[in-house]
Amino acid sequence: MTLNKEAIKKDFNKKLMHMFSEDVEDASNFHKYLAFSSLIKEYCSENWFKSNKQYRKNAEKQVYYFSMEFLIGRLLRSNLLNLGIEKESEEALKELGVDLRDLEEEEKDAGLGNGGLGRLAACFLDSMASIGMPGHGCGIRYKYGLFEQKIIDGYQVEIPDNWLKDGNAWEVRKDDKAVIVRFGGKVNPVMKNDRLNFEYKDYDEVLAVPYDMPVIGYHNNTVNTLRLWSAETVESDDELDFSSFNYGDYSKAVQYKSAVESISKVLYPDDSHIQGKILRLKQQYFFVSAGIQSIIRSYLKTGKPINDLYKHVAIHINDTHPSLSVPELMRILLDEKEIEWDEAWNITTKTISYTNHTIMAEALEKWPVDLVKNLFPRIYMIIEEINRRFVEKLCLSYPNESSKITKMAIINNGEIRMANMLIVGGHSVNGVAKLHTEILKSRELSDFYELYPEKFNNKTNGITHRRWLIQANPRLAEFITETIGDRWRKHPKKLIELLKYSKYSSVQDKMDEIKKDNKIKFANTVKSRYGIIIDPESIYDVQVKRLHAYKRQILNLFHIMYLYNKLKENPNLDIFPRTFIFAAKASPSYYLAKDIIKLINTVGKKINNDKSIKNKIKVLFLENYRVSLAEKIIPCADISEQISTASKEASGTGNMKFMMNGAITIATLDGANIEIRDEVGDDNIITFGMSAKEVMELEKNRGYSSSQIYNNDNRIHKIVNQIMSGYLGESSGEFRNIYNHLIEKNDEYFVLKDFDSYVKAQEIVDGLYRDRKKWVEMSITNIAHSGEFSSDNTILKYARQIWNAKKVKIY
Ligand code: 26Q
Repeated sequence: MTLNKEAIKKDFNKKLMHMFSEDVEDASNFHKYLAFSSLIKEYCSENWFKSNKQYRKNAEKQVYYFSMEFLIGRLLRSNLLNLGIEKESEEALKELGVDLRDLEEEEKDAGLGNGGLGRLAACFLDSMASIGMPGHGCGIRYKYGLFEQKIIDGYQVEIPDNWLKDGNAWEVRKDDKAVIVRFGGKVNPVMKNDRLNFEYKDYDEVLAVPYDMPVIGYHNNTVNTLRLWSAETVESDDELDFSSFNYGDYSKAVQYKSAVESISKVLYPDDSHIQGKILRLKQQYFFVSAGIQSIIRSYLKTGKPINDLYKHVAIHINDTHPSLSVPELMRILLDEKEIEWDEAWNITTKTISYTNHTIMAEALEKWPVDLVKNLFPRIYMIIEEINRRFVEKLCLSYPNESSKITKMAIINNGEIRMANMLIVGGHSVNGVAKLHTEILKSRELSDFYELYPEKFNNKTNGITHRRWLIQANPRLAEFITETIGDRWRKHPKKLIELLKYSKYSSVQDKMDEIKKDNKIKFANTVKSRYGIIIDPESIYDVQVKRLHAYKRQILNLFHIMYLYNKLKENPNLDIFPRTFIFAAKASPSYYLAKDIIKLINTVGKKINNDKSIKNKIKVLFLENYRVSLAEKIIPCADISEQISTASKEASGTGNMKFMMNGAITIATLDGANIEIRDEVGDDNIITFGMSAKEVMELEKNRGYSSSQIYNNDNRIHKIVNQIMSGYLGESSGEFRNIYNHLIEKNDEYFVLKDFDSYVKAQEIVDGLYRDRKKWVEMSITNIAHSGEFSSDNTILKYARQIWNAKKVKIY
C-alpha cells in the first residue's frame, strides 16, 4: 500500500471530525483509536473486495478454518504492519501530537480463545493471508471473551470480559448474509418423486448474523475474511414487542430472545476438563451450520456443480469442537441438494480434514446420544447412519474382534465420540508435533491408524514471526535486518543466516543490549504497576501459559522454594540473581489450578519481602495473561520454561515464541520441544526429565510412588512440609488440595520424580548465564533456527499435503 504521511494525517483528521465531530486536540485517546482503526479498515476495503472478487471469478480453492476459538488479540499494530504503513502512520500521528503506542493501548484484546489452540488459529489466519492463500476463519462472535483475571489477596478472581462494550472497530456486520439455524423439532420421512425425503417440523429457528473482519496479508494485497457468527432471534425486536398482547407474552418474548442470544454470549473458559454443557453443544452446531450454509451458498454462486464442492472448498476442523460439520454437510447434500448417500459421503469426506490437539482422555469430546437427538434430530439420524455403515464395514474387516469394533464405533454406550466421527468422515487427521502424532498413531488412535494409515499425518505447529518478532520486538527485528538484510521478513527461514554471526562480538553485544533494554523497560512497568522492584541484571526466568497440573507450574515453584531454602541457610550462596515470572489463567472450575495460583502468590510474597536473601531471587505473578501481555513479556525473557510432563503437551507454541526472541529453553522432551532441540542442537537448549516413553511405561505398570520420594528426598520433604505447616503465612489447610494431589493421589504428573533432574538443569542454567558470550551465542543460535517454526511453513504444508490449495496473487 502506498500512502504517505500527509495523506494519513488528512484522512485521520477527517475521520475524527466525521465520527465524533472532534479534532485531534479535543478527542480522547479512545476516540482517536476508534477513528484511526476505522480509517485503516477503510484503507484495506478495496483489496478486501478485490480478493473476494478474484477468488469467486476463478473459483479458486477456498480453505475455511473452523474453530470455536480465534485468540487474535489486538489488531491495530499488526494491520498497519501488514499493510506496510506502520512507519508512515507513526510519523503522521506524531506530527499531530499523537503517540501510536497510546492508541494501541486503547484497543481491547479480542480474547476469543483459551490458549494454544485459539492462538494457533489466529497465527494460521495471518499466515494464510500473508502467503497469499484464500483461507478464511469461521467461528463465533462471543459477546464475552475469556474472563479477565484479577488477583485479589493472591487468589484468582474472574471478571466478565465485555470486550464489545464500546464497539469493535474491525468488524462489519453483514445482515444480508444472515442464515437460519434450526434446533429441536421432529423429523418425518416422506416419499417425494420416489425418493425418501425428510421433513422437519416444530423446530426453533435462530438467526445467525455474520460479522466479518478483514485478515490482511503482509505486503501482498491479499485480504481474507474472519467470519464470526452472532445468534439473534429471527423476528426483529420490534416484531417481538408488537406480538405481545399482554405482559405474560411480553416477558416470554424477552426470555426467548435472551435464550437465543445466549448461544453466542460467552466463551467457555475450560480447555481440558470438559463438562458436557448443553449450551456448548448448541454453540458448536450453531456456527458449524451457519458456516457450512454460507460456504455452500457462496460456492454455488461460482456456477460450479455441487458434486465438485471438494475441488473448490476445503473445510478444516480445529479439534473436535466443530465436528458436527460432518453430519451437517451430509444433511445439506442429502436433504437440500437431494444427492444420494454415497455421493454425498464422497463429497463430505473429501472436503473435511481434522487436527487433533490433545491426547488427554478427559479432553476428548463425547456427547450423550439423547442430547444430540433432542437438539438436532436430523443430525442424529445421519450420525446413526454413518455409524451403522462404519460398523458394518468393521465387521467385515474384523469379523472376530468385537472389542476392537466397540472401541472404534462412533456411537457407544449412549455417547457419540466426536474424534471417531471425524476420522471416519474426513480425509486427513493430523497431530501438531512429531511426538504427538506418533503417540496418536501408536496408542490413542492406533486402531484407526491401522484401518486408514493414509489419513494420518503430522503438521508441527508454528507461529507468525510478524506478530511475535517484528511487532513484539521491533528493535531486535531492526537489528536482524541490519545484520542479514530484510529477506527474512518475507521468508522467515532466512533467519538461519544469523547463524554465521553468532560468534561475532559486535553482534553479540548488540543482541545483549537489546535484550537488556527490553528488560529495563519491563522492570519500569513492573515498578509502576505492582510496586515491585526487579533487577534487569537478573535472569528473567519466565513461565507464562494456561495453568494446568500437567504444565507443572508447581515444579517451577518447588525449584524456587528449594533455592529460597538454600539462601536461608546461606545468604551468601553464590547463585546468579533471578526473577521468576509467572502469568496464567486457571479455568474457574479447576480448583487445583486456582490453588496453585494462590501458592505462587503466597511464595512470592514471602520471598519478595525477605530482606535476608539480599534480593537474589524475586517471584512475580502477572495478572490477566493475554496476547497483548505475552507480546510485552516474551521479548524480555532469558529463560523459557517448557516443563510439561513428557507426552502431555501436544506441541506448545509459547516455546517457539520465546525461542524466536532469543530466550534459552529449559525443557522436557515433550511436544515441539523435541523438534526445537533437533533444530538448535543439545548445546543450545537445556533438557531434563523423563522421556515420554518412560512416563507412559510408569503409567502403565504403576511403578511410581510419590510418597517414597517425599520420604527420601530431604529437599522435597522440607518444601512440602513448609507448604502444609503454615510457614508461608497462610493457614495450614490452605494448600491441602495440592498436598493431596502430590502425595495422597500419587502425583499424576510426576513432579517429584522429575524434581532432581530439574534442579540439575537449573544449575546448568546458572553456570551458563555467567558466561555471557556463550549465552548470547546460544541465544542467537535459537533466533536463527526459529524460522523453522514460522506458521507460514506450517500452512504451506497444510496447503500442499491436506488442502490441495494454491496461492492466488491479488492484482
Ligand atoms: C472442549 C469441550 C468443552 C469445553 C471445552 C473444550 C476445549 C476447549 C479448548 C477443549 C480444549 C481446548 C483447547 C485446547 C488447547 O489449547 N490445546 C493446545 O493446542 C495447542 C495448539 O495445537 C498445542 O500447542 C498445545 O500443546 C495444546 O495443549
